[in-house]
Amino acid sequence: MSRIAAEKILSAAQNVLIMTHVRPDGDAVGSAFGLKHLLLDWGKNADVFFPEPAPDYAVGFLTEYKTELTAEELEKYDLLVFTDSAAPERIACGNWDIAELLKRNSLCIDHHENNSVNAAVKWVQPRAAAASAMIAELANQYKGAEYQLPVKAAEFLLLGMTTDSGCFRFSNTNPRLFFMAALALNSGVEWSRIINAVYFSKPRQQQLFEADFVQNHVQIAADGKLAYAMLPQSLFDKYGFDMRNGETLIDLLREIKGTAISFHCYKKGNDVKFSFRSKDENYPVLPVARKFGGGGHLMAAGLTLPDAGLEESCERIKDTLIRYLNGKSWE
Ligand SMILES: [Mn+2]
Repeated sequence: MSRIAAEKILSAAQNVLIMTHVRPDGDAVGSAFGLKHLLLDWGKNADVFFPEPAPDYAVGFLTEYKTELTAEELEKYDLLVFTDSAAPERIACGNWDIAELLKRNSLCIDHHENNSVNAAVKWVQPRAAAASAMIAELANQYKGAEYQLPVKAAEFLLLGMTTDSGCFRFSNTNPRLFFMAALALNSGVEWSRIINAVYFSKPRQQQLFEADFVQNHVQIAADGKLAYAMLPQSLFDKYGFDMRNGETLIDLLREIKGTAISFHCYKKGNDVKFSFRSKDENYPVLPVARKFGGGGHLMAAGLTLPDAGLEESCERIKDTLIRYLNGKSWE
C-alpha cells in the first residue's frame, strides 16, 4: 500500500498510539517520537508506548512516553502505528500479545524488505534510508511544500535519518534522504546537538571496550574479504558495556580496507545475535541472513539463532560467508 493510504488512516484518527521495535535504535526513537510530535502539531492526541530502554545517546532527546499500557488505556486509542518494525515479533509491546494489538485499526510505516507486520494499512518502502525519512516525506506531501516541521519533530526525524545512514555514509544514503534532512534542518533544529550526542559523546569505557575488541577479537578471513568478531560475555563484563549502545560497533569491522562483508556475534540469554554488513553490492548480506531465519536490509541485516552455542554458530556462519564470498555453493 502507498503513502496516500497512510495519510488517510492518520488523518481519520484522533487518538494515536505509536510503537516501534525491540532493542530500539536511533531510527526507532526518531520515527516513533518524530511522528508523535507531527501528530500533536496536527491537532491529534498521540502517545508513544516505549517499554524498552533507548540507546544512551538518544535519552537526552526523549519527550514523554508510556512504559506500560493498561487495557483501559488501550481502549481510548483509535489507531495504533508501528514504525521501523519489520516483523510482528520485533515490535516492542511489553506484556501485550502483538497478535491482539494487530486486530485493531493499525498502520505500519517501515523500510525493511519482506516486512511481515499484517497491519490494516502498510506503507513499506525498502529503498527509504530510514523510517524517519519516510515520516518526513509524509509530512511534506500531506501538508504541502510550505509546511514547516515542528522543531521537536524535526529533531527526532534527523536523529533517525543520521543514525540509520551512519551519518549519510552508508549505501542507503540517497537524494531523498538528503532532501528530507534538509527539510528537517530548515525547521531550526540545532544540528550540532544531534551530532555531538550521537558521534562525540562516547563514554571512555566504551572507547576502551572498542580498543579491546579491535585488538583481541577482530578476525580476518576469505583473503581479507571477511572481517568478523565473536564477543564473549567476559568482554562485556570487563567494561560494563551493553549492546544497547553497540549500534556502531560493526563499523569497526566494515571500515577495514578490502573487506566486503563483516559480522559480529554475541550471546543474549540462550540465543546468539548476529549483525551483518556489506559494502560490496555483489555480496549483499540479506540473502545469507534470511537463509538462517534473519532479516533486515539488503546491505545491513541481522539474525537471531535461538538456543545456540556462540562458538559453533560463529563457525557455521563464518564458513557459509567464506563460501558465499568465494563464489561457491553456500545454501
Ligand atoms: Mn530503520
